[in-house]
Amino acid sequence: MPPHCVESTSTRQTHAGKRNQKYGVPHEGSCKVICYMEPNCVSINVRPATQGGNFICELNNATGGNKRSALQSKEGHIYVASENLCSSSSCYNNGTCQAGYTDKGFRCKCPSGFTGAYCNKTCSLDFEDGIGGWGMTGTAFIYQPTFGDNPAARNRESAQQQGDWWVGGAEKRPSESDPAGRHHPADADPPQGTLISPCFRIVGKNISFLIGGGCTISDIRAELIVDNQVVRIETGNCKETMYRKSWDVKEFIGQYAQVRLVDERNCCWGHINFDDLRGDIICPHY
Ligand SMILES: [Ca+2]
Ligand SMILES: [Ca+2]
Repeated sequence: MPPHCVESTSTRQTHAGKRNQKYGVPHEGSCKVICYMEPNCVSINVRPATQGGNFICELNNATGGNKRSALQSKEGHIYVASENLCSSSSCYNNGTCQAGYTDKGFRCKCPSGFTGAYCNKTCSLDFEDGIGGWGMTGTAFIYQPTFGDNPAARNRESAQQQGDWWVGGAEKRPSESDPAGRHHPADADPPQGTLISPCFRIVGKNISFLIGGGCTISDIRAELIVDNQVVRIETGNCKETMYRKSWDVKEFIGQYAQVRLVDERNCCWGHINFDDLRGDIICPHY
């Protein structure tokens, strides 16, 4: 796992500052996840609910900043934030700096296609902004992502990709100006390799994606990896057409995960097509 697949530590104080939305949650971690998903949330308060052993999660749209007077101690309350360091930081790619509770004391709100502490990394899950932070081994994916419905251009079945860009292990059309319909120069099936996504965080019960190509799950598959374990697998339909498949990931809520595409087959439907990973996942503000 890359190092950013671990959660950062936070400082804890009680806080009586500005607040807005409230949620009932089973534990502090759930509140953090909700805050990650809410663009205007820069800190949280967590306090015990009066009944049921749950907690009240309050999302704050402002931190206590450097004003210590805004912070108060109260038994059983937790405040997670940090001082405002935006003035000494900068966000790339037109990201917006917000005071927040990451270990760096701020976070950059990134425009589409960018992520990371400084908006200088990409977490592309539909490939419309390129291959992003996906990591590669072998030769099966060296021309990815591919543009347009390349199988249809060869008079094969349609890929049915989302948008213009997708991962087609047999395809070679890495730019719009390349001729349509060309195969990987080593042919469609012989190349092998893996393609692994950036880390993302599971925040709900469903992940889905488009998958096509080979249908021998022992050799051609998409894997969900949580805590260094392969916990879900799926394969294609022995058609170039991609169909939407989904995984129930309720048991992994709050954890970091990756998807890895595996091509270990050198013949006969030995390639994988993949696109549009989506659902209850977010790219982390690491
Ligand atoms: Ca796409
Ligand atoms: Ca192959």
